[in-house]
Amino acid sequence: MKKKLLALGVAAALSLSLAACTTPEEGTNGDTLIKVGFSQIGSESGWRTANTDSVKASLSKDNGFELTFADAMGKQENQIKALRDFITAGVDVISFTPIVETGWDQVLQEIKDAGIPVVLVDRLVDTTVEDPYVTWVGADFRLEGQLAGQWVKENYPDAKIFELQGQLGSGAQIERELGFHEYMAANIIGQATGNFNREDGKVAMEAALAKYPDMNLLFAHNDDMGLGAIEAIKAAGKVPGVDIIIVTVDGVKAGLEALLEGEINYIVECNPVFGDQIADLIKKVYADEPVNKENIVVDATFEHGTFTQEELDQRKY
Ligand code: GZL
Repeated sequence: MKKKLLALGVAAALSLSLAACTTPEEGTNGDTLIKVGFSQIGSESGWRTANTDSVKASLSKDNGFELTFADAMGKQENQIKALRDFITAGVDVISFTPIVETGWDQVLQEIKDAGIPVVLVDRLVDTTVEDPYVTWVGADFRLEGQLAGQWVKENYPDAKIFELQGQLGSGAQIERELGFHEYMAANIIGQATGNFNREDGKVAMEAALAKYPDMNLLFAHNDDMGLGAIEAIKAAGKVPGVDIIIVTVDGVKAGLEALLEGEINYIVECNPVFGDQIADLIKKVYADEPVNKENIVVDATFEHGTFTQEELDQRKY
């Protein structure tokens, strides 16, 4: 009983301290800081790390923000808890990247009932809640899949393709798969998820190499899984980029280094460095200024043999 009372006391103190931090704080220029609660997925890939760096650099005190940043460590339940903590803390704006598209109805309704605007980042939600966010900024994942599919169609139309899918149920996995399959569905001999991380990509590829010995092209939904697959391909005594053509998405530094080496043949970029766009949208939402519902982050494509070291040296991530 004593333990329970102590726990209740701690919880009460914690909620008071959270409630207490709603008093406005001033920035270096004397303006009231915008209190933002940001829930990030985790650190599953080089892309996510670069995105987190960009978000933190842009949502800084010098830039007019009081940022509460919550790392969900890859678990949706941690994101939902963080979103509820933001409501309790009385933040001005909530921003988050939904790890998967579904499972947000209740907490999005709670946020709406609390009258806190949402700026959605990177991935999208599939929810019954009407008008759940004011604005979204991210990449066109369907286009990314289409660009990858187009390149494979043009260069390897008869390929026997294995597909390493990202986190199942995430907008990036769903849409990249749909886009790629518009061109190459008939050539897919197998699929497995690598959860957007290098180790799971390696493990999934080890199994795929044993199961599909005639595989000659890999489409990986991100560089990190592609890099894990390269380890498995080499361990199997095959040459990545030659015996098995590799196409990925993201364009992080390690991926582009593998492209320069010829171990990855084609990369569709998905630029993670858009913290400045997130900051601009939050300021406009806070000031009740009009914003577009969707804000697309522009991507590029990179091919082995044309991309150069000088181009890599000039990139931000
Ligand atoms: C895409 C992003 C994806 C990246 C992966 O915008 O959600 O999640 O492609 C990351 O590298 O893990």
